[in-house]
Amino acid sequence: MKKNFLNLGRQPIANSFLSSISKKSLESEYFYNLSISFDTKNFLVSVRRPVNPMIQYTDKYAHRASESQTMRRAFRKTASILQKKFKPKIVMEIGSNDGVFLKNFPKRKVIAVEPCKNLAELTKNSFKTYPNFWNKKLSKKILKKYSKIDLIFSANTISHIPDLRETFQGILNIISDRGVLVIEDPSLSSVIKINSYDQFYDEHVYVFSALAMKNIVSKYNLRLFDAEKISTHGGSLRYYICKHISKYKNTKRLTKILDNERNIGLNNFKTFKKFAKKVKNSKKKLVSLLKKLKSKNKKIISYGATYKSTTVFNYCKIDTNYFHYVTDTTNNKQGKFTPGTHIPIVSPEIGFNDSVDYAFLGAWNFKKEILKKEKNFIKRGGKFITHVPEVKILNK
Ligand code: JHZ
Repeated sequence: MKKNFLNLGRQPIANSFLSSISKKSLESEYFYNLSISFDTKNFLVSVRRPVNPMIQYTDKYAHRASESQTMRRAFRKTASILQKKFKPKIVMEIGSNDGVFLKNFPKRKVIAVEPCKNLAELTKNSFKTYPNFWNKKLSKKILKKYSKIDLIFSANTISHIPDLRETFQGILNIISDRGVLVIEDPSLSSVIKINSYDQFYDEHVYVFSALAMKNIVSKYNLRLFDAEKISTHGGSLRYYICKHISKYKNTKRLTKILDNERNIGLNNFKTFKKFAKKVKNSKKKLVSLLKKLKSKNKKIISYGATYKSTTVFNYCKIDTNYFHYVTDTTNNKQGKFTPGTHIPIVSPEIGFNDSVDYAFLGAWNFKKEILKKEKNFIKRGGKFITHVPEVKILNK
């Protein structure tokens, strides 16, 4: 049974950055209600009513996974680990974005699947790219050209696909008997631990736990045999999945992760009710801090036009009443406006200057990288604000 525990209110599509704020473009902005639920049977946390993927993954998709050094390095390292461990003949990635992971493999060994046409365009000359949504039909199409695949990788994508049956049946069609499916996604334990409620937005249809992943894949003749904690995106899990009959033994570290999730109550609805209270408090604290700074005439901006910020801004009703603008290094976000709250987005070269007193860390998951890069801002008295794990000024 699905039980709702958190309502983050009226939200736009997190990646629908507006090119203008003309009457016409404001009138056509799409909104939905972001309500989060817990399935008491398989322990899966999900967006109650997912948005249609056709309006999310278009040829205007904004996110480029290569934008941060942290992610470029993380994917390089992961590619090298997986190559050594599984020695795959072919690697297929579901949701290959701008190719940041696959470019670490020899071109001829790689198959990319990326439904956003603008992103698929970026990699199609480097390696075989299918500009399609992942589903059973596509798995069959690929099988006509290739043999079964022994490494399937997918980072920050499986959580985005509402239809789990299509996802995993497609994978079961194409994975070889010795094959491994490696999935990375933000973990539910981290979201609960650090109160990162902004991991909930339209694209994150699911925020998985190992408990939920184990239950889901077993429905499709697959088996979760290993999992490990990784630090990306504020705390993620990397899941290792194989065919049910495969030789891989379930690992001790998987048992440990599953036990830990039971201990923190990821199988218990009460945990999520408690979390929802913390989320409400976080909103109150953030708005009151911003109000206080504004009353002192401080100039506040936001750093990183993240999808996560879409949730925070719309839930907390933060717009140009508090923030002058948002800075972001991504070319195709600059000159646009944030979804729902319509704050202008500018490049850091233009916006991250001496006039800024406070910068809200929209990209809090890259705190280390950003604080290192922005030493001069901090030196001259500039301050960062975060809401994760709690609302505070970082360098008081
Ligand atoms: P970042 C996206 O979420 C969308 P977002 C997606 N749904 C998902 O699952 C996760 O990624 C993984 C900018 N930036 O990665 C670049 C700076 O401006 O936290 C990015 O626009 N300066 C697929 O959007 C944004 O911040 C910097 O120094 O929440 C970061 O976005 C750095 C490091 C980043 O993901």
